[in-house]
Amino acid sequence: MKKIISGNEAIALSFGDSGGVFASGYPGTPSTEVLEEVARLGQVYCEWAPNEKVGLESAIGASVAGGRSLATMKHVGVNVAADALMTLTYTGVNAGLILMVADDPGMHSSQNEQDSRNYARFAKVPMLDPSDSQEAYDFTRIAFEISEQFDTPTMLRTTTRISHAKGRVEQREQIVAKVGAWEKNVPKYVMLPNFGKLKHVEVEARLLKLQAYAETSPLNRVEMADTELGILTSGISYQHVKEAFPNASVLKLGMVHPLPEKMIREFAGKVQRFMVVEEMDAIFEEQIRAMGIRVDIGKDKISYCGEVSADIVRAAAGGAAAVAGLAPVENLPQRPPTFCPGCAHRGLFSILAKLKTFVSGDIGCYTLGALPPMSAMHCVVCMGASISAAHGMAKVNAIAGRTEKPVAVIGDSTFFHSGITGLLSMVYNGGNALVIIMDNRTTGMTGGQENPGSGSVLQGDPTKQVDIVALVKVLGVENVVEIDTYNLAATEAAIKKGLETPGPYVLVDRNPCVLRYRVKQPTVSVDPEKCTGCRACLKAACVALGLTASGDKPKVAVDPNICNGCGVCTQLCKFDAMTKG
Ligand SMILES: Cc1ncc(C[n+]2csc(CCOP(=O)(O)OP(=O)(O)O)c2C)c(N)n1
Repeated sequence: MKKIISGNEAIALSFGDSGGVFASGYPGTPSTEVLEEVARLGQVYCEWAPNEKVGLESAIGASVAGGRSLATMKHVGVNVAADALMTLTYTGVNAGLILMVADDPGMHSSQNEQDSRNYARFAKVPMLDPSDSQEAYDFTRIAFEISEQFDTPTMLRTTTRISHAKGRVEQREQIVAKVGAWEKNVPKYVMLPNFGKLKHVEVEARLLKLQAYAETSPLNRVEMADTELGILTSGISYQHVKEAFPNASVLKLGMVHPLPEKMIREFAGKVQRFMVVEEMDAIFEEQIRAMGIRVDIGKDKISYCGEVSADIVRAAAGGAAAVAGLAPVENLPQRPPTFCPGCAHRGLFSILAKLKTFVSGDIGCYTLGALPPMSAMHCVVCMGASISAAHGMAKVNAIAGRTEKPVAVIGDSTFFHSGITGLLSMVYNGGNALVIIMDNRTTGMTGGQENPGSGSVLQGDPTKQVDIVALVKVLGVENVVEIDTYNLAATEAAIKKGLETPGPYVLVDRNPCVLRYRVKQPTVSVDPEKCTGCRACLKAACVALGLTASGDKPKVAVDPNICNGCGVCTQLCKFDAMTKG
């Protein structure tokens, strides 16, 4: 039966159809839907892990116990899981193991544009790079086969367009899941130096075998046509190449590590102009040049930044200079992201902006507090960094004799992911920062996934709910106070107290995400007689607020279809012109 599904859905479907037994991962666009779809299909056990490292490690355990396993994450998640990956490559697997990673060229929703193909080279593991939903489905099954045949984890890499675009998928025959023996094998699974040394030799030998496999595998194919132009490509770039040059010869790589050297040499020898089309890094081109094969058109004409398109491929083949594929679509109004109407983060950032404190931020919906008009977040690096960075700032402030205490803002999911250890360090090392944990009981930024604080698992079933206040106390923080960021005066007072009190101080807001938990309160109305048009309420940066069209000094109007009745704007109004309910 054929289905029209996204690449992510295809991977999930194939995981179930290919004898998958255990899946774990951490949400991150564009990878999130894989696990959500595995859960929806209900065929195979799956779970959210608190972070990518835990997800991969659990998948390792599942493989050692004899079950085909899958770990899913976005590209930056591999950084978190890399410690496990870099030694997993030595131990190899028992049952097949796939690390599925979704890259985000063009940074549609990511903090950087790193290319995961680097990790396949770094870890010396095979990587498959599907070009459409059907391949996403088929390659998932093949990834398990390669994993078991070569005793290696296999990386299955997608990019945003492959993960999210839909295409036709033909389902293959179902492989019934079987759990194999639970292996006890000390030299294979215990990476003490003496065992590790032997394993490294095996890893290098495995890579040569994988190279030989790449030369004959149907994953890599030559589409010989017009020999004036020959293009080597993979993944989504293949689609752009076919659109730009339907008559060119193409060497399509489905397996992007290791590379089939002989195949590439032969192909390059048959075409007049040899072009390499790859998004982001020059992974293919550098290796091909190192093989002594000429590349006529490559990264000199195709930018390292942003997505490739058919236009970019055409322009590059025509000799035009590289253009970063990051340009916004023309003639569309800009719609910068902002907090949802009713979001509890809005009240917090209204106060932080007013107090003008330095805010060490983190990654989540609250990162939008960095944008105007609040502009109240001053440093954001990676998940979990807010608390540790604030700690470092406080130490240097003390050395410099500065008295200002930094504020760290972090969400619940991010705190569980990698914030806990930062707070532990602050307590242990006698730090001095105010930490505000915005516990909206969901992983909001990626679409409202469950986490250890939401009280339910991936499938929605109830589970133990972690008590963040108790957890913070156990870490050794003496001052832990619950706040309500819908109450601006009380929030301001609590922040001031936290800033004045020396040592680690933690505030926890427990208002739920209004979108995830469908919270709706009576809307706000404006008394036009009292509104002076001063615009103080607009500092709330709420899309429900607008200005009336008429008059020299337009007054504020509330769109009742958008307003969620949080009442933050009513508290910013100095003329009592706004009423809730
Ligand atoms: C290492 C890593 N994994 C995953 C992501 C994707 N991601 C961005 S923000 C976020 C979590 C946000 O949840 P939370 O901290 O609870 O804040 P909220 O968005 O709910 O306010 C995730 C998973 C990422 N940016 N980096």
